[in-house]
Amino acid sequence: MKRYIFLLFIIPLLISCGAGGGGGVVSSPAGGDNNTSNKPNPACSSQSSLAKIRIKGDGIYRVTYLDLYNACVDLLRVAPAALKMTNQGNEIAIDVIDYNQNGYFDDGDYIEFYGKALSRGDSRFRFTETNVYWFSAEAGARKRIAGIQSNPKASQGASSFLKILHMEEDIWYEQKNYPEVTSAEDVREHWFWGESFTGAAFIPTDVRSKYKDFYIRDYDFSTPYIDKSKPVSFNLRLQSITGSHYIKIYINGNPVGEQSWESAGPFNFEVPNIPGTIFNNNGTNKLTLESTGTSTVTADFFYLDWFEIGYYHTYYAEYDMLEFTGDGLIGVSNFSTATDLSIYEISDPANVTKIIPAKTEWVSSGYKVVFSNPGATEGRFLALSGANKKTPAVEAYTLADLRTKDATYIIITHGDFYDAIKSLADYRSGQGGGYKVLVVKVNDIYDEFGYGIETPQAIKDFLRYAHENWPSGPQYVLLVGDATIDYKDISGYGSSYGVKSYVPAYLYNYPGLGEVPSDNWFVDVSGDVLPEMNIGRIPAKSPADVTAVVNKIISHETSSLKSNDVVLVADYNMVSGTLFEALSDSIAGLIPSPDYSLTKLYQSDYPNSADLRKDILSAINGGPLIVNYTGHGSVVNWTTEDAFSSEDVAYLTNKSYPFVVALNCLNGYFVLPDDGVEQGGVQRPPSIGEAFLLAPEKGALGVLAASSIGYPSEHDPLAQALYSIVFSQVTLGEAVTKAKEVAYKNGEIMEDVVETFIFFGDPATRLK
Ligand SMILES: [Ca+2]
Ligand SMILES: [Ca+2]
Ligand SMILES: [Ca+2]
Ligand SMILES: [Ca+2]
Repeated sequence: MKRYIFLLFIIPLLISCGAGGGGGVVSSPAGGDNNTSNKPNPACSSQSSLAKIRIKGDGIYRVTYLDLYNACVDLLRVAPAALKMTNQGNEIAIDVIDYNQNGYFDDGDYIEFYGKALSRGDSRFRFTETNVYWFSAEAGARKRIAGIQSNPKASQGASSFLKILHMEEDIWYEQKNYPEVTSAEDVREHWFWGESFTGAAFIPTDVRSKYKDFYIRDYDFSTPYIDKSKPVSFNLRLQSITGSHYIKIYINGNPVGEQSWESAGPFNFEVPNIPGTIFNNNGTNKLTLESTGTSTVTADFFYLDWFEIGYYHTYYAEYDMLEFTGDGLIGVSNFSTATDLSIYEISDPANVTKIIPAKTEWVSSGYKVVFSNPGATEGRFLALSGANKKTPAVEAYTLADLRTKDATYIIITHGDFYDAIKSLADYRSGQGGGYKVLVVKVNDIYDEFGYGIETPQAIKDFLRYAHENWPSGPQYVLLVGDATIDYKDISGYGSSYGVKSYVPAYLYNYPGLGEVPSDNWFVDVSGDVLPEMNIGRIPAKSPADVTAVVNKIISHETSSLKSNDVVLVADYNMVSGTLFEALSDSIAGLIPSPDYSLTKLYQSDYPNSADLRKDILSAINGGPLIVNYTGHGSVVNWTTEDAFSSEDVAYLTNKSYPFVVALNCLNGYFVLPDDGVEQGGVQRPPSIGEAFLLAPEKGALGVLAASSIGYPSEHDPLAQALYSIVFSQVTLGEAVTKAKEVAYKNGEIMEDVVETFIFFGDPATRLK
């Protein structure tokens, strides 16, 4: 039952680069130098002596000279002793095999190392599992994997070892933080193993059989070479949404435990001492989780996060590989090779050692390798055949050297949009009193401020560095690329539809709602909530998106036409009454007259929403300077009766482009995982903020909208501050920053409003 559904109301790089850095790096060939690959690779337009190696799973990795040569990494005539590998800024031990023993690294030679992907315990796992290893040549004492001879007289170890099998699939996104927390930093698990369970008791008996999937589900797992003589333990991690719960679990049809609970937090259901005899040592086992529930009237919902099985595994290799723990003399059977077999002690991943076995012998159906634990305490080992060594992705890398740069305007773009955004960079630097513009690829930021690991934090760390150290003092930051809550593309919408985190979003915990994006977070480098730089985002999914926005901005700023119309749209319903009109009227009072003209489009004047929609379209088609909306809304619409939506932007024909201000809920929630995705012939629209900004040759020049929910009592002071400054020849970025600052310092808005109002567009845009 894999379903990809989402609930949305549903450092520096501590490696010094390069060969040639001093004595000991380059060696002279002892033998001949006739191989093609011992010359610079003619297929490469440029070469680097630094390689970036990406690791997606744990294991022993092999990188050959040829892999590096083909990736345009130039390590020609480097002494094997100079080769260096780092991870997260620390050097790790590697094996360098000078296969032809000629004293330099060349054709036929290779390196091996133990690589580890980011694990679930790592806070960056949310964003990526890919770990990055950096390979270079540098003189000095380099770390190598030591070989340790086994002691054949060590005392005999146990016949099986405890293995913890962790089973977890992150396939269901839950926006809320459960249990609800008030701290923005207190982030909980948001990815669960499928949709929530319901108690069977809560489902009426006559339809219960039809909804079996809501309360009873099976999960397969394997326990190969299990030691059935020993007990098995079980741990199930559940997360209550609401209600009290009663569950029963079965292994291969055998009832093994039942439990009731009602805590709001994550709940661990532990079952010790399950007889090993009910598990299979071949094929799969089946865990059945049944939610019987306790009440016919109380809603009862919870998620399964993961489960773990602790069982004893005998020392038998699976497909010529086994990771295990042990002490004393250990014998691992079931290998198909005696010669091409390696054993590593991996307790310390940065300093693994290689074990030289006491003996290898043929036992019944395979080879058995016998060795001793070299450590004083139990060791962790990986035994594997050569065929099980992995080949990683290798690329040549040249540092962008971001710390040495300087700019007043930083554009952070995904590599796909680097060329498309150049016209804006050129335009801004060519302006009178021009900006000092630097276009930075987001990957270069990860490499220099995150050891290559792709996180929002690396972007913030870069901006902090630039703010604190660059001589000119950056004032503007433009993020170029859309983002999604689905950082790892679990949905597959990234690969199939291009909906991915080009420039990732930081997700802020909005109490009561859960995760919503905040771009403000990137530019609050001092930690007081308020932004130190003016930030904007072009949430592009293609170079065409970028070009469309840039063309509108340049057209607006260079056109001789000047618009002075301000359009105010306000919602009305029985409950809110004239609240939104009152807010709109107070904004009207801040529009300098008689220089600007006002058009009020208020729902209460329209018995029919379709007529309001028609007038909104025609007012925007008139090319106003500003369009302001106050009222209810969701991600994709305006007004209680949905008078205007993201899809309506397609019907606009305006040729001069307004600044759109949406003082409602969610219009700036730009991280929908399926925005633009076609399902059942219908394309899911993006947020209104994105729709307005990205529409080519129509729509908006910039949009200010909230990614969370909000109230007129907060929107009012923000609007007062914004409209007091926006007509005074400032940039839109300055106006937004100033509005947040004034309203926040006056104590009229709280942190969440500052964090979740998002400016879409170029923050250096000026209204005219
Ligand atoms: Ca060699
Ligand atoms: Ca999970
Ligand atoms: Ca700050
Ligand atoms: Ca989006």
